[in-house]
This record gives sequence, structure tokens and C-alpha cells, in this order.
Amino acid sequence: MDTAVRSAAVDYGAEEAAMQVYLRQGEQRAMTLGNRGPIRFTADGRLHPDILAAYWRCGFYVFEDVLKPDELADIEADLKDILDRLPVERGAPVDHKGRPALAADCTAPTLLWSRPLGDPFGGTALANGRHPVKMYEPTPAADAPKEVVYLILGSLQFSEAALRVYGHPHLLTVAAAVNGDDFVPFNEAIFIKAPGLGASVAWHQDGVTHWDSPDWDEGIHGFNFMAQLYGCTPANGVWVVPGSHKLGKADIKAMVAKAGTERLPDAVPLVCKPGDVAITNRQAVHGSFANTSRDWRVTVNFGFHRRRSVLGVMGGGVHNAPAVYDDARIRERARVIGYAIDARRRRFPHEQPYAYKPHTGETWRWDAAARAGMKDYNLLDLSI
Ligand SMILES: O=C(O)CCC(=O)C(=O)O
Repeated sequence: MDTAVRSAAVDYGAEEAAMQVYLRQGEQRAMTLGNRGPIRFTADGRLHPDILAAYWRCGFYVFEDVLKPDELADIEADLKDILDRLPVERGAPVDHKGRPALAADCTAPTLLWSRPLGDPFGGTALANGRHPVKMYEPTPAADAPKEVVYLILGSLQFSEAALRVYGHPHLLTVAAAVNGDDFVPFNEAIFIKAPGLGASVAWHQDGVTHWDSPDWDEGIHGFNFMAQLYGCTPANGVWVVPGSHKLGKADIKAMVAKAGTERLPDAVPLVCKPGDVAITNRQAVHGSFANTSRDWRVTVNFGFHRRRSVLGVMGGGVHNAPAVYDDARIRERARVIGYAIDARRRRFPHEQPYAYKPHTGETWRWDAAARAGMKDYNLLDLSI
């Protein structure tokens, strides 16, 4: 990736030495967990039970080498186009070439901005206050822009390559193994952590609706896939507290207070090569640090739920207006799975397309009408 938006070298200031030790030790701990490797299947095409067991034990798993160079090149081309079309600043109607900016005509939330190396959510009441502690905010270089886009929501309307990843047959087989054959969408996003600029995502757990449910269990709030375009390192990737998805609502403030630092001592980083795809339980305590490293991290992020976690449930209101999710709403939102499978079939005709059970007997076509119908599709995200 051309590093035109890379800023001058920056670091964690007074925290730099401690941070470097933490990054090294975290990576060592991550490599002992036994939760990474290629996606493997049983003879009848189901996800290998050892993988499932490791996912449920740790709350995350790194699938290696899922996306091949041709697919990564497609994603990179879309990413460059997206970056080129961003508004010149927050709220601006045009991009740097004077064209209508990406998402300027969207109603749904799309572009999230931050001060370079900032932490826009930590310690605030935003998103139901689920990021209780502010992360350390390193000082950006003097030539850094005032604000950067670090997160793009509703991302499948901006990138067909991301849509095709969403329809990946192996990943959808994983989704079925974890959430059942009738799994349903959550939301989709692209996280962009430019070197020297990328914002923190403060420690949090994602679920908002089911913590006190009598049916609560380790999988009730679903999971996110995190597909890596350039890979990710301890310095720019997501960190997870292994096993924390099983423990109910965590007191993150107390965890940080006990550690005396936001470098949580039990957390480990997702370490990925380009094309690796992590799966992370939304209930796991996770977050990422401001990216003072020299490396880009771009994550194609997309989540799925169990149908029974969503059906008849009042949404949490984090991603869109609260509403009770009935069958019609779920079906309407799940059309994107049908489009994604067809879009993928056209680009990768040698692959066996995934057969999504709720669409049995139906034909879904990725065509001009479908494309037009994607505008603001994330108004219907199933946010729990
Ligand atoms: O990619 C990141 O830095 C954060 C991801 C995250 O918090 C999530 O997917 O829930």
C-alpha cells in the first residue's frame, strides 16, 4: 500500500518502553493458545470439531491463509477507491477531487472519525457506555491531519470485494457451525488503522441486550469475522482476553484499575498474515491500541448471530434505531447473504458456492437492482 497518508514516526512517549515489552510478551502468550491454523473440515463438510472447541475455549481463533492474493488485490483496489473518495473533512459533501464524497448521501451511520491516535469512545457514554476506560492517546506528528476516518459502517455498499468475502463458502460454513445453519447477519464494517494515525478502540464487550437473560451463554451475542488485508501485528491489531466471553459482563474499569495500566496483563493480540481471518466472540473483552507502528491494518469485519438471539428481540440501539426484530426484518437483512454468495460465484466460478439454509429453493442475483438496493442497507443491521 502506498503510504501517502502515513504520518511521521511517532511512539507511546513515556509509555513506549513498557508498551514494547507488552507487545512482545503478548505475542508469546498468543502463540501458546492452540487456536490458529487453516480452516479444516470433517469428511461430511462440517467445521472440524477441534477448531470449534478451541474457539469456544479461547473466544477467538485465527484461520490462516483464507483469502488468496487475487482476492486481496481486489480488496486493496476497493480500499484505495474508498480512501480516494472520503470527504475532505468530517461532514464535507465532497472528496479531495471535488466529487460527491463517499457516503455523503447516506442516511445510516457510515464514517466514524477520530483525532489521529485518539480514542473517541473510551470513557464516554457513547454506544451505551460500553467502552468504560479511555486508552492512552499518543501525540500525533505535527503534520498529521486534524481527523481521520478509522471505521466505515455499512461497508458492503462501498466494496464488492468485501461483499464477496462476506459470501466466502468456508467462512459461512464456520458461521453455521458456531451459530447454527439458520444463522443471521449482524453488521459489517471496515476498520482502517493507518500507520502513525489509526485510533484506539477502547476495551469493551460488544453485546448489549442479553447479559441478564435467563438463556445467557457464551455464544448468545454472536461473533465477528476479522479478515486481514495486510495482516495485523501486536502493535496495530485487536487484543482479546482469552476466555472472557464465558464470564458474563466484565468490570473493565476494575480490570484496568487492578492492572494499574490499560495494558491488560492477560490479553493477547490477534497476529495475522495478509489473508488470515480471525473469528472473535463479541462477548470477549477486546480492544486495540492507537497505531504508532509503521504498518497499516485494514480489517474487513462482519458478524453473525444465532437466529434465536435476534428473533423477537428488541435491538440494542447501538447501530441504528431500536426495533423488535421480527421474521420479516431478519429476512430483509439476510438478503445480503444471498447477494454476497452470487457476487462471489461470479468472481470465483471454480468454488462451490455456500448454500444458505434459509434461502433453500430461492435464487438470489447480484445485479444492478441488487446493487442499488444496498444503499443504506445497514439501517437494518441486527444490533444486539
Ligand atoms: O478492529 C478493531 O480495532 C476493533 C474491532 C472491534 O472492536 C469489533 O469488531 O468489535
